Amino acid sequence: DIRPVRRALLSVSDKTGLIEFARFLAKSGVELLSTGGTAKAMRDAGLAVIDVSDFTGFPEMLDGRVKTLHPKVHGGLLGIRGNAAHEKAMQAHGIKEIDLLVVNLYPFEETVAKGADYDTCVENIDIGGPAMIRAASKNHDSVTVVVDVEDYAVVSAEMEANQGGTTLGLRKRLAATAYARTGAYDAAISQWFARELGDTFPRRVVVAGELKQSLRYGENPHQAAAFYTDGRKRAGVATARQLQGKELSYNNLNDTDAAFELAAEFEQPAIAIIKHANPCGVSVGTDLKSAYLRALACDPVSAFGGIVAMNRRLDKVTAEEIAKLFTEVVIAPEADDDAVAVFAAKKNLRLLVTGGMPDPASPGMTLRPVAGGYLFQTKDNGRVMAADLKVVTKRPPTERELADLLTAFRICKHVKSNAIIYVKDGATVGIGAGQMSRVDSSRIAAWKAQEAATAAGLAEPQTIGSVVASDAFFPFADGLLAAAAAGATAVIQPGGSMRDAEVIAAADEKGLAMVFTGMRHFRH
Ligand code: 93A
Repeated sequence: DIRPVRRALLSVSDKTGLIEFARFLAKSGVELLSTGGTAKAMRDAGLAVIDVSDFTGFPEMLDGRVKTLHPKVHGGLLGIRGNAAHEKAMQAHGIKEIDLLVVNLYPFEETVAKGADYDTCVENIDIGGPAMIRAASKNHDSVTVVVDVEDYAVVSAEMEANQGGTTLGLRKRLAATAYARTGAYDAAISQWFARELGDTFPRRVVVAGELKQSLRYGENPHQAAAFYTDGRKRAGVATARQLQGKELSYNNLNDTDAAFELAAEFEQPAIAIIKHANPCGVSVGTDLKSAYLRALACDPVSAFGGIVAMNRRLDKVTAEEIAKLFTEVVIAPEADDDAVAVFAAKKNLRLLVTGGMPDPASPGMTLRPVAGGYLFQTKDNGRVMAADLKVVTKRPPTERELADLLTAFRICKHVKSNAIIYVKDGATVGIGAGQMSRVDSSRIAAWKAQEAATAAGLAEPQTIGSVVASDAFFPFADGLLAAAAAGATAVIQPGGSMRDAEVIAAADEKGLAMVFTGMRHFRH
């Protein structure tokens, strides 16, 4: 199943590695065919090249829209070797075999990403390239197809090992990659049209991804898993560089994502500590170290083996504090060299730097599989600002309460529902997450605050004099009364319950200040 490579067609927009690979092919006795810019680049490097237009006897035309769309190209790629009828037809029409196709496509995705105008985007829809890729891949029994620069090395290695030929195994693998590439390319074009049309949920969708990392297992050891990137290069886990530590696991990646997205919500220095995709402590502060210490104090027991994310360059003093506790992952936009050095002795701790922070207000989509399909939704990029709040109680919040209310509500967005968050002076002091009853979340948050106070030898829980946020409205007054009993003095919640009046009356009776956001932050 080894097929010799005697003639190759190279037509690439991204010319990275082209000359080196073409030199290897020429040295291996391969005849080189090529299109306009690619041929010129190879000729400039001193290589002998046959223009496709000479090969077909037909000029490149229509501004290059028709270059390789010719039976001599497609016949050469599609004809079955060793098939008498095919060989006879090819001979009759002067069609020569093309054994290797090297194509990378017009940079449609990059052109769109740059914000190019409509006509420029359209002109960057490659037709001849995908047509050749699909033809060559169909004929993988005879033809080798390369669509990624990184595969030049694999093909060279195989040709060297097999007297200038490739194995069927490799040709199949390359064909699978090639069809994924043309599929992703068409997906990008379709998505662009949908955006142009303002069609958020078109009739058909395709999701494309590229393998970033094979994972040892999934959420549990009996599940297989891998990490794919979507090619959008948004700062976060997908762009992260791992500076040290063990291999990342599926759960690490999921939790690290949750942590980093939460840290990105804040303008001031902020720390988020995550366990099982929920925060067990979050704090903003004047500097990272104090924010870390206050985030940790919220629930130091759960923070053991957690993920720590921040929205500022990691410095040495903060790294020293983090290093005192067993931590699975630390993620930061950047890190000082002396901060990195602090972790050097902690061989298992994974340190990630992303090169930037994501914009929590940016638009996007989330995707969740359900039996037989996928649920798509626009991402929760809602951010409640002071101006959005409606004071519903007799007493308005004080300035200090207001700042904490906004912080608490931003955190809510990142906590599994039902979420109840107590915040005091910019730090969480009690978190109730993932309960089926809102009152239970309230109670758990207060109970955890009491546990933390006892462990720290404090006379009373930090919920006394705190504010409380609820990700959705209180359906009854009981959840609010539980918060008042825990010592909260102000409340932030979406409002909109049939019993709002009852809840407001209960707040007034307890002397609480309460604001409505008009926005809910469920998260499941
Ligand atoms: O405009 S096309 O859709 N028509 C074609 O016939 C064609 N053949 C190859 N684009 C076509 N290509 C693409 O040209 C290749 O996919 C490649 O991306 C590019 C290489 O052009 P050049 O060699 O002129 O730089």
